[in-house]
This record gives sequence, structure tokens and C-alpha cells, in this order.
Amino acid sequence: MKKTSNKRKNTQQTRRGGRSGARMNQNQKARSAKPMQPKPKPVKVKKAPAPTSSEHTQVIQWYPGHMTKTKRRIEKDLKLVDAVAEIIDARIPISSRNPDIAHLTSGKPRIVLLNKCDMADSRATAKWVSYLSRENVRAIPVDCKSGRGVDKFVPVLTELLTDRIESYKAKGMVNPSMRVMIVGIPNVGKSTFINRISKKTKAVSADRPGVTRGNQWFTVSKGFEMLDTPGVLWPKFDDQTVGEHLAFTGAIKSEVMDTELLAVRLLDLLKELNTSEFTERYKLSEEDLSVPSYELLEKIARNRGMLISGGEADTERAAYTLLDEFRAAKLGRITLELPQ
Ligand SMILES: Nc1nc2c(ncn2[C@@H]2O[C@H](COP(=O)(O)OP(=O)(O)O)[C@@H](O)[C@H]2O)c(=O)[nH]1
Ligand SMILES: [Mg+2]
Repeated sequence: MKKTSNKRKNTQQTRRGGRSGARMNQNQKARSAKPMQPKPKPVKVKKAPAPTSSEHTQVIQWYPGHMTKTKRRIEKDLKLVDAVAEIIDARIPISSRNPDIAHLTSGKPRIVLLNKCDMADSRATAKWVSYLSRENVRAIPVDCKSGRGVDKFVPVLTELLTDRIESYKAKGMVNPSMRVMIVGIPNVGKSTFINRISKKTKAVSADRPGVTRGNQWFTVSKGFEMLDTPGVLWPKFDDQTVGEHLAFTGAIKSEVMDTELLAVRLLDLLKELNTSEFTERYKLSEEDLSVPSYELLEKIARNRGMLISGGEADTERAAYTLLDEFRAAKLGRITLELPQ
């Protein structure tokens, strides 16, 4: 039942978005040097929303194939580790979390790394850390690009695994080495984190299972080893907002969605947030912020001198620029999702 209603919701939202899609396509058509041959059926404009809806469906369908295989591999690898570190994006802590992680890790000690916090609002990140701690999840804000916060990883891991280390020692294991696996959705910074934290010496301890399976383990710190291949998880696609937030931040390639429509949606949020970086960068006045977002995109195109022949605003180029600049945090440090 739930699935059906979600589907219905998605269709409605897509349809609503589709109207803007139609308008954009007409624009593109006007630009095109060779107009398409008119088809006998007058359904052409009605068909325009299709790219948005079918492309969104493609995003959803891209995952299942991966999911089963990945899930199996992660479940196997999880048997070899003592703890799991899930990396999420500090700008979208809800949308970048994997919905099945608790089930997948089946009670293993877990750390959450709120990555890319250099691009997130620091007050919002602090709120997330305390929210997650109330949920009994240890969260560490990190910026793997500069390395800020990464040094907290081992101390938190040590604290989290004290009982486990003690129990291994009690079983007679001398200097037990704790193993940790990194998981996270695509592009969240798993490789960046692993590169930053792993000492380049390979761990070769043979006293634990896994060594024979061809896994590569890196020493993170004395007594801590990390699996060099992270588990790639799938995000949660249960509503359009999640998909959009993933696309805004670049977790999903924007080519799979209508770029102008995506930019319009992002503008809906940016208008509300009204950061000085945003308004100054695009030279926007208070009145500009009150116009519908597609008009605002046109305004941005004009203010940036992005015009096509005939003086029309190049909204497509402006859309790409807006998304690029948002992803690079040039419009301010913005967190799109706050704890309830
Ligand atoms: N600004 C910023 N960029 C980051 C950070 N961590 C990773 N990135 C960038 O995010 C992109 C994806 O990172 P990558 O490690 O390849 O992600 P993976 O797919 O999870 O392995 C790369 O362009 C990284 O440079 C961070 O903390 N801050
Ligand atoms: Mg990677």
C-alpha cells in the first residue's frame, strides 16, 4: 500500500514539475537551428514532461541491480569487522543515509562521519551531532578534503570498542586488532577518507578471518585496521525531495534529471535561505527574490551575461552554473536538512 501511495505522490510531483519542463523544452526548441519535423499527432507538448518522469524512474531503477550484489558483499565483509563507520553528507544527513544500515550492521558498533562539513552550516552540523548522540549514535563532523576532524576518529573508535577489546583480551588474544569498515552512498567521500586515514603499510595479521579472502587491510593506528574497499550503499529514494537533495549536492549525476528543473527547485530553497553569498554573487535584489524561480533563473542568466542569440536568457547555462556553484559551496555554507 505504501508503495502505491508513494508512486502516486511521485507521479503528481513529476507532473507538476513537468509543466516547467514543457516550458523549458519550448525554449530549447526556439533556440534550435533545425526545428523538429511536426508530427501529425498534437501530443508533442504533452509529451514534453516525459523526460523528467522517466529519467527520475531511471534513477530509482539504477540501484536495484547494484543493491543485491552490494548488499551481499557488505553482509560478507561485515562478518570480518568489529565496527562500521558510515559516512554521510553533513549538508543532507537524512537523504545521504542508507535506510537499511541499522539492519545491515546488525548491532555492530557504529560511527557516523558527518563529512563535507566545510560546506555545511556549522550550527546545523552541531545540531546534528547532538541529535545523533541522543539517538545513541556517535557522530563526528569531518572535512576529509582538508582533514579537519579526522583525528577524532581513532579516539572515538577506541572508546566505542573498549568492551570488545577487553573481551578479546579476556579470551586470551594478545594485542587484538580491531577492524573497521567504511560505508556510504556514492560520492560522499569514502575514498577521500580512506586515503587520508590509512597509513600506507598493509596490515598482515593472520590471527583473524578475512586475510585469506584477498581483502586488503590498512593500519589506521596501533590496534586498528581498516578494510581498503568501502561498501557502496544506496541512498533512500522514497520521495522526490530526497532525489532532489542528492542531485543538488552532486551525489546523483545531474544529467539524469532535467537540469533547469533542478535549478528551479534549488532556487525555491535559495530564495528562502537568502544567503548574502547567493544574492551578492548573482546581484539579486529583494524584489528579485519574490519572482517565480524560473524567472529568477532568467534574471541570473542575464546578470551573468548568459545570453543566446536574440538576447534571450540562456537558462540552461545558468542552471549548470548555479548547480556547480552550489556544489562548490560558493553560495554559502548551506545545510538542506535539519533534525526535527
Ligand atoms: N569540500 C569537500 N569535498 C570533499 C570532502 N570529502 C570528499 N570530497 C570530494 O567529494 C568528491 C567525492 O569524493 P570520493 O572520496 O571520491 O567519494 P566516494 O565515492 O564516496 O569514494 C571528491 O571530489 C572529493 O574531493 C570534504 O570533506 N569536503
Ligand atoms: Mg570511492
